[in-house]
Amino acid sequence: MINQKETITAISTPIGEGAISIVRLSGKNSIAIINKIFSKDILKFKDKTAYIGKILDSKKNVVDEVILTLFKTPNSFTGEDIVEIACHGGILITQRVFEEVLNAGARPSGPGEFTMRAFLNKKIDLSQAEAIQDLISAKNKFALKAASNQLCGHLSKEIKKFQKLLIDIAAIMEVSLDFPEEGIDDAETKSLIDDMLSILKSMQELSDTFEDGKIIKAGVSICIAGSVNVGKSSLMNAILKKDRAIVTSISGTTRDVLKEDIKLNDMFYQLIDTAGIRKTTCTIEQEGIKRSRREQKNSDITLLVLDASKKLSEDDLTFIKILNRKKTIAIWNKIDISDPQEKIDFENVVKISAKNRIGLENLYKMIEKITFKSKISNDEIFITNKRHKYALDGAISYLKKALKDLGKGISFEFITIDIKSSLKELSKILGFDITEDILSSIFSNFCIGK
Ligand SMILES: Nc1nc2c(ncn2[C@@H]2O[C@H](COP(=O)(O)OP(=O)(O)OP(=O)(O)O)[C@@H](O)[C@H]2O)c(=O)[nH]1
Ligand SMILES: [Mg+2]
Repeated sequence: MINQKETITAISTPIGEGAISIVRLSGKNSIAIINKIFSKDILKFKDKTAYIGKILDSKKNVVDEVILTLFKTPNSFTGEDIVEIACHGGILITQRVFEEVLNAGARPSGPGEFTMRAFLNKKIDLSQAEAIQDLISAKNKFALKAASNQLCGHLSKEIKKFQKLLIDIAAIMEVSLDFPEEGIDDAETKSLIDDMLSILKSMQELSDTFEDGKIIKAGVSICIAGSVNVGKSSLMNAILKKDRAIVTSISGTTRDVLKEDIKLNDMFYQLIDTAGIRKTTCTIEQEGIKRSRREQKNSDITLLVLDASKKLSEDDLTFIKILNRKKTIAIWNKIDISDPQEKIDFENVVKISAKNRIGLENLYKMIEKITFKSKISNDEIFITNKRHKYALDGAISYLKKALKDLGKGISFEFITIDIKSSLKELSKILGFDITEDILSSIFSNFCIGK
């Protein structure tokens, strides 16, 4: 059972040494609790105004000099009375202030409990609440933008737009059921079908953004793959700008999988160097090759390195055949020795010299091009959350069923049932029609104090 009666508190800043830390309270007793331990009468304090004063312990000893800010109900983040105590930013001093707040009657908050209260008190809908956590954990500028758009309610607005359109359609159908004498002619049915198709198209487009949305949120993995000795590890080092992987002229140098995080084009990528693919009887190398294939299969992008100074080998040709071309960039390496000896049929091809660091800028541009399916624009709304994706796809499938039945001439009575189910799925995104368990599990992934 979600308990909203108690006043909750948490240290809302990360544990560590810094200029300030913030201890926050929310609940109907926030002000009374702090009044017990503050050097001034805070009952007289104004809303959204900062006051300087001291936190005192039970013997009236000064614990810390702090700045207090009150955010009174209903115009606060949670909708309840909030008190924020900005104390000195040391681990111990913050802990001491926090303990005094607990002693005065607040209880420690659970993960995301402040945000959950904001949701329960209807200050934000569920998709906005989820956006707050995404905003905090955003790893690149696209993720940040997507989260901030969602927090501003852009996704909610889109969902509400679908809901309004579907409600209008269901209403027309219901009126015709209530007043059968007025009936609906073929032209009107056709117009209903057209409207439903157009909503379906927009819903599908939004759902399809999940492909990019997922990448935005989770980051992208890039696997460097190819035959032995083509310069994969040299490329890894060139991109990282450090001597990370061992490079030698001996074929089969790399055995283990090497992984490093790297920022390119404002995005975080995980770069993976792998063992070169060839037929071998060496057990260690065979294991390395097995791992290479696994990494390559699981990665978002493959950089297929080919040696420009040589003819393509049997191993190259076998590898080329199995690759997913949409997510592969073919790289002719060693162009300092010679131009590529052959032509290959690939959409994304770059020529580089890993050793001399030539052509890398073109490679980065190509990586950016194939990272996202669509060109990411600032105003675009993305589905980045699996829960939203499932609900939206649920709504789509009910709407498809409704359309199919409408085409078959089935009574509106049944079609409105599917439209209502579609609406129900949509409202899950905003946080309606979901169980308390699901709600608790969503907020349990939040950080404490948020
Ligand atoms: N001339 C020239 N040599 C290169 C270039 N890139 C790599 N090499 C050389 O090619 C050899 C193999 O390089 P590596 O980076 O170890 O190749 P690899 O693909 O990781 O090899 P394995 O780990 O054995 O599969 C080394 O002698 C490198 O110095 C390049 O751009 N130009
Ligand atoms: Mg290597």
